[in-house]
Amino acid sequence: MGSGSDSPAMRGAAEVLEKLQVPFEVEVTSAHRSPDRTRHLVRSAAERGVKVFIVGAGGAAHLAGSVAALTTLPVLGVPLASTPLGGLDALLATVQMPAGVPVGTLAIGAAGARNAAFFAAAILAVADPGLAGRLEAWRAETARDIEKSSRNLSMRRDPAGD
Ligand code: RP5
Repeated sequence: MGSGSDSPAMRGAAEVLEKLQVPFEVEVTSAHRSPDRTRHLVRSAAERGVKVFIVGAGGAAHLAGSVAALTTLPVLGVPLASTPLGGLDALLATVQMPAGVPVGTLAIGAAGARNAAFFAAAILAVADPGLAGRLEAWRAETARDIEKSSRNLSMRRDPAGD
């Protein structure tokens, strides 16, 4: 992520990866404030076993694009709402990559961070049947939770019409 101030929004990505038992590392680095650190982290990532990047940044949000410029590993970008523009600035900066240097862009903010983790897991699960099974189990649990919410709705109309 581009700043320590991004960590509350990005925390959900770590929670999802933990639950799915996907090992990960977390770093703060900035396209603008620490370009040398960014380059070093990305260039050395493959030898540390990194297979997918999840990049959260707000404002001018060039970090995901900068990472994508330095690697051919998949890069997932999470635009963050850290300026008065509410994340639309970061969304446009993250999504509008030139052809040939893609950033898979998720929703703005915490939901995007969680989905980036699910998406990263889905990419890894193509070659990892155990992880694919854990993703399936998560989906099944989500479906059960929805059914439970439906059963627990207190606003149901009485079928007897009372
Ligand atoms: C971006 O600027 C960061 O990703 C962050 O969302 C935003 C503000 O950073 P701070 O000024 O809080 O460090 O580069």
